[in-house]
Amino acid sequence: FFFPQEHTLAVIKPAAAKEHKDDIMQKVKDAGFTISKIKEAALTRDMVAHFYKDHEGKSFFGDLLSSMTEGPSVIMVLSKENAVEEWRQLMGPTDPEEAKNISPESIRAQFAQDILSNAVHGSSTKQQALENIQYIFGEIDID
Ligand code: DGI
Repeated sequence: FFFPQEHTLAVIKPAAAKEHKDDIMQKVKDAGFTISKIKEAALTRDMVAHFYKDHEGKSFFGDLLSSMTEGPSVIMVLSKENAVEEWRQLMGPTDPEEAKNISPESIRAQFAQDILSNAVHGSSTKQQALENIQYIFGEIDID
């Protein structure tokens, strides 16, 4: 049988990239993801606004922009069958308190500071993943 690979955009946010990069990378590998692309760079405010366009205008949007641009992030394309959904499972719920309750092995349960600095970002849908990956890495040359 041949299971086609799916790709998602994953970001280790600045605070977590500084404190917990190796531990988070280990969890990525243990979960069986292939790291198809990786770069370490500070996201620009435009990039963050692109990822989070659904949240524009919300009370926390300014804080979100600041916390996501305060230092270098680790930006990756992760590949695996069902990658979008599986990366969201590994991240855990947005709120780390909820993550600790319902998904104690998740990255957010273990490494998030609070709901805003919650360690990692991941695309929500396959369509968004394609868009995010093209936006960050240009035309996709992974298969
Ligand atoms: O895809 P997620 O990161 O799990 O969640 P999301 O797309 O709903 O929210 C994007 C980011 O915005 C999230 O990682 C942290 C921030 N955020 C979401 N909801 C809240 C929030 N920040 C604060 N302070 N309060 C919220 O209710």
